[in-house]
Amino acid sequence: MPRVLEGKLVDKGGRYALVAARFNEFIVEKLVAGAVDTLLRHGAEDANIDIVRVPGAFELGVVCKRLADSGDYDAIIALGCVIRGGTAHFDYVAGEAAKGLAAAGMASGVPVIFGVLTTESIEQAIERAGTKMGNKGAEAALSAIEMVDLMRKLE
Ligand code: INI
Repeated sequence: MPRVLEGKLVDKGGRYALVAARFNEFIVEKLVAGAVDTLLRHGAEDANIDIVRVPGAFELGVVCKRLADSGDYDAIIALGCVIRGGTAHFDYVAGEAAKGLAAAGMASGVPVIFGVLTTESIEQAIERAGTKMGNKGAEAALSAIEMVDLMRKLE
């Protein structure tokens, strides 16, 4: 039998930072609520969850990097929403957010989870913020829990 190393979806004292963009707040707050609910229902404690707000998705990377480097968190969950229909510079904002978050995770060694919706329309964003296509924040929280457990196993 091969040895399989994988994370479980059960929190054991993980410390989480949620970094949420204010832009498209109507959507992003649903992602925050979904993420917090999922963390709590998988065993995380309120006291181990911090929420940090930034202006927009473009600013997520630098703040996630700062939090990851602090040593205070086992995973960082970045939450935002970039809508093409309403954004002439969609590609720049969404692209730089993705690059910044990937760089923050790679440089710090702390899992930085990409919970940013990138959609064509506000309708698609609503569908992914707690209606018929699930909740991207809840999905991101599950990824964070899994990664925290996996990183411990890889130590
Ligand atoms: N930020 C977002 O998070 N989503 C968007 O759709 C968006 N639009 O439409 O432009 C957006 N812009 C702001 C950007 O993230 C920065 O906060 C701003 O450019 C200041 O650096």
